[in-house]
Amino acid sequence: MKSRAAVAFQPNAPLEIVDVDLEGPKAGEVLVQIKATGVCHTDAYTLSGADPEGLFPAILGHEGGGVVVEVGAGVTSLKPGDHVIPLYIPECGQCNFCESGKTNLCQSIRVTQGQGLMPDGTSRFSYQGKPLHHYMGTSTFSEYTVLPEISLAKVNKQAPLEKVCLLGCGITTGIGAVLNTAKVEPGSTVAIFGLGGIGLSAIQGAVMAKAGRIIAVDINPEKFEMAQQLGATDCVNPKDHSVPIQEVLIEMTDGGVDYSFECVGNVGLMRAALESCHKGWGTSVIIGVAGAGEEIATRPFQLVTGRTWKGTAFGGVKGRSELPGIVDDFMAGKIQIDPMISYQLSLDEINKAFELMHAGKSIRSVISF
Ligand code: NAD
Ligand code: AHE
Ligand code: ZN
Ligand code: ZN
Repeated sequence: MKSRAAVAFQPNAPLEIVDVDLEGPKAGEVLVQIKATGVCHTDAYTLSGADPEGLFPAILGHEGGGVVVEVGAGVTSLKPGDHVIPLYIPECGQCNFCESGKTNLCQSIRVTQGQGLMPDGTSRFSYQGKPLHHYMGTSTFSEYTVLPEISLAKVNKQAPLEKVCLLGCGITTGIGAVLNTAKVEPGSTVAIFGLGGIGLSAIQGAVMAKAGRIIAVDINPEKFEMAQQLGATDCVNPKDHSVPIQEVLIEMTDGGVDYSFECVGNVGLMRAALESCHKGWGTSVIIGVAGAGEEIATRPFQLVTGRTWKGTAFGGVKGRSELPGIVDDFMAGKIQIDPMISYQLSLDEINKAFELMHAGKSIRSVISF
């Protein structure tokens, strides 16, 4: 079949909206009509050419919501008409990662997913007779996409897909980083570095965890109003200070924060977030994704003296078993999505979503098909 899609033909160039060819689902696969998709900074990161796994040409997008159109042989858990959120971290339930009970990082199809291919080693997408790469196993910048059954979470049909698509990455990641990865306790002092979709969602998570003080850090002061609306108690712009931001936070908190979250993808800021933590117990969580060749550094003494440095993907959430409950939490009013949606755009306008993100003018743009 044909599908209208935004194709990344090469790094650092605008996406091109074309009609691509899409093969139907093979065994264990599902054809989904994407109704809406968010644009996450990770899509921009890969498009920039900084992603060591970035492949071109590809159909990017990993923050979608859609409806099942057709299932391949052997698919038992989904049927046409089901509402689904694509998962860039699948949940097979059978690999040693899934069975460990220690991680959400199912590895059952990670190798082929990283190669931009379906689990059988081939692509379902092509354009003018040449294959296009899938992206993160999801490729939600296409009206129709094919995914493995294990890469789909079945969600409440009442949930508006043009909103809950954002639970496919950004909002779930920020909230999950606080609740699952850091396990912030009531009364804690928390610092959030970077107030995009991820950092603002981490603020929501910190409010849910009943943190006592939530310090929001960004170099764009236009982000502070929304941070305060969501529950930040303090806002700090590193550009307003002559000393490094970690010194500012240590001074503000009488020794450092209990938890910090890096939501930018800047390795220097990752160091600052770690070094903002309290001696003896502070924990810093890396959420931001850094470019190829970049590395983190700090004095080992920072860890010897009791700080913990960790990271998280998709907020530690297991997509198939836990995301449906998170959608229900949104339906019950426990999670805010509306303030995160800055713009609603059509697929033809998708490059504008990237421009708005780079200009710091949007939290999330949602593309509706
Ligand atoms: P975004 O572009 O919407 O927001 C980034 C924010 O960081 C902006 O508000 C910007 O002003 C701020 N910023 C930039 N440089 C800064 C600095 N030096 N100090 C303080 N603030 C600074 O991005 P997003 O969609 O929220 O994504 C944030 C990061 O999280 C990206 O690196 C993305 O790839 C990553 N991410 C990771 C996961 C995961 O599972 N680990 C999931 C989603 C996104
Ligand atoms: N391809 C990059 C890594 C990118 C990355 O870390 N992705 C996160 C999700 S970001 C969503 O916006 C992730 O899930 N990581 C776990 C994994 O298995 O990819 C690189 O550096 O190679
Ligand atoms: Zn993302
Ligand atoms: Zn698994």
